[in-house]
Amino acid sequence: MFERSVKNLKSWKKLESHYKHFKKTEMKDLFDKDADRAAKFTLSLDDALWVDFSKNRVSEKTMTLLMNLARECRLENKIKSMFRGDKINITENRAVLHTALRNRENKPVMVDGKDVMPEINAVFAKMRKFSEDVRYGNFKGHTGKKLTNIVNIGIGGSDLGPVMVSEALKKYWMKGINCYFISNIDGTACAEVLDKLDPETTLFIVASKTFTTIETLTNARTCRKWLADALGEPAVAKHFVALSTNVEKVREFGINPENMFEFWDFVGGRYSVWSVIGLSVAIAVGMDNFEKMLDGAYAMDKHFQEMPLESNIPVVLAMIGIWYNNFAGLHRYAVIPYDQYLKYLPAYLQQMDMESNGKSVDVNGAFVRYATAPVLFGGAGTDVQHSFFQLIHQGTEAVPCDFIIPAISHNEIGDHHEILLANVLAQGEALMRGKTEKEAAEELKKSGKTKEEISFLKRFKSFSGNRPSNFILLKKIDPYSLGALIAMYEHKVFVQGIIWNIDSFDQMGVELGKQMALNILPELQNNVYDLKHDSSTNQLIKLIRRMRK
Ligand code: G6Q
Repeated sequence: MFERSVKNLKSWKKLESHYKHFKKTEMKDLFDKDADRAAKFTLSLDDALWVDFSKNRVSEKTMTLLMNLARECRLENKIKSMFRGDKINITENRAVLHTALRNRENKPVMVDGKDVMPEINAVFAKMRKFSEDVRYGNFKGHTGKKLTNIVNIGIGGSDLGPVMVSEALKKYWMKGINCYFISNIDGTACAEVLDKLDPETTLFIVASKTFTTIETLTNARTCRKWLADALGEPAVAKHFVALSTNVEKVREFGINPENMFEFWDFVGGRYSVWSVIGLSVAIAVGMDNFEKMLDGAYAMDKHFQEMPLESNIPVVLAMIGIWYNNFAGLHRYAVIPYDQYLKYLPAYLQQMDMESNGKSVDVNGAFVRYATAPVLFGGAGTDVQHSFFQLIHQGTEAVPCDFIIPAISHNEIGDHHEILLANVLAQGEALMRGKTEKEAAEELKKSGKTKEEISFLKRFKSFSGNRPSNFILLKKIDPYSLGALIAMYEHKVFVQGIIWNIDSFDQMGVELGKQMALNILPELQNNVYDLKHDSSTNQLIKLIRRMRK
């Protein structure tokens, strides 16, 4: 079997030796030496999205060497290969074509010799008609009432996308329509949502690519019973639709295939918000806005395919991530949107990044000998400034951050937004510049501290600085810029997967626990005495059974 370790590539070795010389370089010195640094290290997509990556521990040479690595990994060919519909998901023998869903020029996209665009267009037409019928009350509930509560039942990729996007676009929701999401198998998730709803005005969208996922089917059955108990079994036809690739299972569950919206196995779960999985979003914000989101993603797709690597936003962000992860040894990474509407973005990106690239075996079946996906975490600014930012500023290891900021808020109340913006700009500068012990001592002196106090406190009050951040600036969070932003991250994750030589499109790692849960379930329910697990699991099962008696 052909094996290439990226670590043996010439460009990788050059980066290793570059890092040895470069690691002591301070960003603040790079800024001081080059007045044009920010301009040189900023890229944009139309006027919709700007990325300032100047506050990174990189020089022009670093960037050149990183792009050499990308070229040596044949990135340009791999990009073509994905968009062309090659079966790059090699473990599942599937094409990876979420990009076909936002192929707004409708160019043919071939899978197994067949153009998939006519089917995609037909499903979008059905989605448009249905979403409009619900929005304008032409598709009513069983008792003739307008459906105003939209409940998406799904998990993982069939939940996180709709949750994140619908929240991000909340300002665009039609008045009177509300979206709810049930994902967790924990009965509380279901109970808390159902408690708020009136069956007569509720539409359940069962979102499951496979239609075999235990959490989703269990939640859907509970909701179905709740509805049928209130309105009778025939009401199900008017209150349940399915989003799936599996028509047989949808029928088996008792949803008429006419009420099913289809997608295809070339759309991975965590990349599926562009498909009918976005139905709840389309109902809330309207299909026109949903299509604007596709337009934004398409603009990023074109940028990604057409721009040279050096000025290609996803490529640049990805390669800087590789620099930190594989050369600087920084294996954590934070995404901090300074916008309340983007509060679910970190959770969404966690799945996109860590499920895609949290792998240890490369495409040849060999164990990798380098770090793959970093741990991604985050939260909305300024809340997180008052929680984990302590570690980001003074922890033992730098955590590269992405700060995402809209210049204009949907809620320009007083000077809230300017205070928010001032905070994020200050964070980037503070992380980069830091504060020396001398500077800390001077401040302490000014505040009237004694010599002893100053000498004790100055180290606690100093900041190493040289901590990296990207600034991703949008004019406003609207459907177009949101589409571009999500696609930017998708492609970034793709590029890193290429460098690490892994399959970014499977998720075998989530299977083992699921299988074992199926074995444990009857043991919890039926008091099985002959438990064959490790002593800890056996003990936990016994304790839980005792507590539940
Ligand atoms: C995402 C994963 C996973 C998936 C869920 C739900 O890429 O495949 O998160 O979306 O396990 O699967 P179903 O949509 O099949 O219910």
